[in-house]
Amino acid sequence: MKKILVSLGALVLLASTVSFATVPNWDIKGGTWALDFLCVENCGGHYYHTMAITAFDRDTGVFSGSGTWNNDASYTWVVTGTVSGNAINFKIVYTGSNPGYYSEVQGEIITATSMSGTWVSSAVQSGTWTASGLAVEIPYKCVKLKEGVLKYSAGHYLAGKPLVLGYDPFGYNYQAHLFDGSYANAYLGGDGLPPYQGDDVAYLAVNPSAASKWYWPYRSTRVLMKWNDAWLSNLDCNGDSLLDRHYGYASYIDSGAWETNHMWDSYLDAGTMCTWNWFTKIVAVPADATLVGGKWYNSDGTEIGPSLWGDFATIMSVYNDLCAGYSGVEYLSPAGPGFGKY
Ligand SMILES: [Ca+2]
Repeated sequence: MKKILVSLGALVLLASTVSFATVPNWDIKGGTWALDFLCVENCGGHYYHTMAITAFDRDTGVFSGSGTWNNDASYTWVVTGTVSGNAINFKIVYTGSNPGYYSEVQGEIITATSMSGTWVSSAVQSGTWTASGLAVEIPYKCVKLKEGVLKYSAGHYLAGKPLVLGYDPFGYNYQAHLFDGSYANAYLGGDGLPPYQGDDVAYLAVNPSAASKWYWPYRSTRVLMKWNDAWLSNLDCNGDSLLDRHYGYASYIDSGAWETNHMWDSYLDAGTMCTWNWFTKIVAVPADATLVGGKWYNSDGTEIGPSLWGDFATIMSVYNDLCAGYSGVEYLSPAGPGFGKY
């Protein structure tokens, strides 16, 4: 049975995605902004204004403030707007001279000291603008799974629904870094199919395509997977709406990622009920490891273990199936079976 099964670590390389509201990258409150409106339609030349932002919400990017036309301080105005990512839009409404005149402005924050874009006024004037001042870059805020904004990817059976705290119907617990369930359930969701719950006839009646999946024969096999933060985090800290993998590293190499798989099942062999169980530990290899003949070696030449999925090595494999004559450790890395060494 085991000889057919592939190791399951790749399962958690599948996962979750989706978008959420864009948070502001910049806080533009602080100091004043020198605005230069260049008019190209129904007026001409430069109109220089000074803007002071007095309120800015770092969660929503909503801001407000006031300003004046530099040439004539009787032209006072109020401003309200939003920063979303690097984009900015705001509306200026005159409150002193020419009251009620307004200008709708949009553009982009280019650097901490400059913005630019286009504008249209209530008097059907329009043009471009630039601004100089000082914005403060807002550090990217990690999105936690528990906030309910990270969702299952397109194509998943639960596509569009938020990832949950605790176990999902398939057996994944992304928050706790665990999977506990049927081997088939590790894959069915990603293939757009519902969780298998043990009744073959009922399941295939509704989901006949499952019968042709390569993992369907192993639906009775129970799997317990555990992984660490570097393998698959329960946060999105890099803004791609996916739970982070090997965060802070370009690939899994040197990331310290590890994972364990524990599987067990039973089968009938000439009237005898046989049970088997298989436990493996998998680690991401260090940057100075070398791959020779399908095995990874560390910098002093010590064998780490057989290569798996490119960037990984199996460092421990324990297999028990007394009917088939397997018992105990079948591979133990000469570099040691612990995590943390890599
Ligand atoms: Ca991410």
